[in-house]
Amino acid sequence: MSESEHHEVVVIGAGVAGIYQIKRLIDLGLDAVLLEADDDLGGTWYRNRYPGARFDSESYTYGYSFSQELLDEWHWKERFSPQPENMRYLNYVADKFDLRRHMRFNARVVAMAWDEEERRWHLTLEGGERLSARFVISCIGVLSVPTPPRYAGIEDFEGEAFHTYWWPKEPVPLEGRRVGVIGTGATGIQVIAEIADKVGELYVFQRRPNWSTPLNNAPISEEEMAEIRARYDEIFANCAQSPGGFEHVPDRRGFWNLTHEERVAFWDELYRRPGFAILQANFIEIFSDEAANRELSEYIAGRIRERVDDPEIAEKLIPKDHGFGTQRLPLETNYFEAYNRDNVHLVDLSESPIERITRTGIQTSAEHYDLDVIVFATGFNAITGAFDHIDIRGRDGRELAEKWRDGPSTWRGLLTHGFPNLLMVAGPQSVSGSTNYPRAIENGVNWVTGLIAHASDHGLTRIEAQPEAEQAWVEEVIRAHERILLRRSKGWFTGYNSNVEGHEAGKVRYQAYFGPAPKYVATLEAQAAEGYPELVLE
Ligand code: NA7
Repeated sequence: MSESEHHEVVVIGAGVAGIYQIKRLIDLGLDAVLLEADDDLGGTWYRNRYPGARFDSESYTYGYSFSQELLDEWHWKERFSPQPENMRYLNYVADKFDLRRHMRFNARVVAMAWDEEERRWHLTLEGGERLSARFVISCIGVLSVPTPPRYAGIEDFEGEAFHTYWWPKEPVPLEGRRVGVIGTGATGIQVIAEIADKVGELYVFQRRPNWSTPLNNAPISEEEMAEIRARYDEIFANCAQSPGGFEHVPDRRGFWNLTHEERVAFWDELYRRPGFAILQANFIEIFSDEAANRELSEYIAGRIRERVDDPEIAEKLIPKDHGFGTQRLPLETNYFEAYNRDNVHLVDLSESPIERITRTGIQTSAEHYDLDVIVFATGFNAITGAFDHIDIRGRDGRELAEKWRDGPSTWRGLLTHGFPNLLMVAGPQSVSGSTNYPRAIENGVNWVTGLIAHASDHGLTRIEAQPEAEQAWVEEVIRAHERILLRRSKGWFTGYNSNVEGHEAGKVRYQAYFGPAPKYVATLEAQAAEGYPELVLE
């Protein structure tokens, strides 16, 4: 099939990153188009329609900061905004800046190949259409490839079954029905807490418990919103200075300079504070000092014991294999109280694993559970998964999937050697996975846009990362990883997913950078100011 279109820039993905990225390119007057596999924009927020899906970053730190008008106009209704409202917001942004006409929906990129002679990428869409671009910017998401479990018999189940990412558009009737949820990560915890009092019977199939603390959500009144609006400059400045991109600032009094009683009094206060304060505003030692982490973990375990009536269930809900805050922390509203309900049953898969899915439910080694609905809250092929789904071939036909077989290798999460003119927003080994996501996205988009503008101003047709600079970055990513206790945990931050073929248990894929975001951003800005010394520009 012949090529129908050529563009200076193709952006892939119309989620939070792609929406802002296409705006910046259009503002520069560039010939750019955004290709989206789905039939509408929104990415993560378009897809994750499961009950309970909401931000766990404060809404006003999650929204875009680039437009004063937008900040003045938008009223966040809740401190942690729910999915339907988030979709209204993203649509509002797209309409306000007239971005839809630069987006093509149902346009899934299945392959892209670099042509060294022409210095352009040739892209193939599902269905066979081909187009080309000088530059490709990937905005394909860090959690956009859902991974249902690989249990035998999944196709046999005669009730409704779906991964949370594929929760149907039409309301799913739950009243009076027997529902099974597999998975207790951030998603499972949101769903379980939300539906516990709406279903007939709820069976939670838990392989490993997660630490979880209260979200402390609340509505935002007109007056509060006015105060937030007046403070936006300060809010975004605070986020830019904090290691995690939030307003919460780490406590630097020194864990061991305080008495145990003083620490507990501080934790009592943090436990009541909204969002990630319990993590981000805690003592910095909790991330690297085993004894400090153990003491905090014991404190949080005490909170769980207080909230769950049955001591045996409480113990099953307390993680024993990793410390608090060493995996992605799910935030909850009445999650632990759900287990005090007569209709909620915890099935401990560490005692009796799932053997198979049957026509009528789930068979564990101990029992058969009859179910009407099965919800797979089993997570994602995180960070690199979306890249694996496109057949990406760089210089000399080299496959990206092959280069990244044992884990990604990138230059600061933005480029990867051998794949010229492919720029990644929130790419592997950037800070995006480990910080307040939109703050990292805006930085990524701004930096990529600066590089594209530089290329446009100087007539550059080829940009590639230097291999030595990339190697140095990978080593820094590993060093940052090794410095923190998270290095021993098993969550998606470290890249392992039991449902993905080729992932090896216990093998870290070094997919995210855990150094402080402000330093990461400053280094990138210095690179730009110095004319990109670690890139080869032609
Ligand atoms: P997560 O955090 O990866 O959680 C997935 C959960 O599903 C976790 O409890 C897993 O147990 C469990 N799981 C995965 N596969 C299976 C199988 N095969 N059998 C039983 N249990 C399984 O994904 P989420 O969607 O909750 O969260 C992802 C991110 O989305 C989240 O961090 C936020 O950033 C938004 P495990 O712990 O692996 O034993």
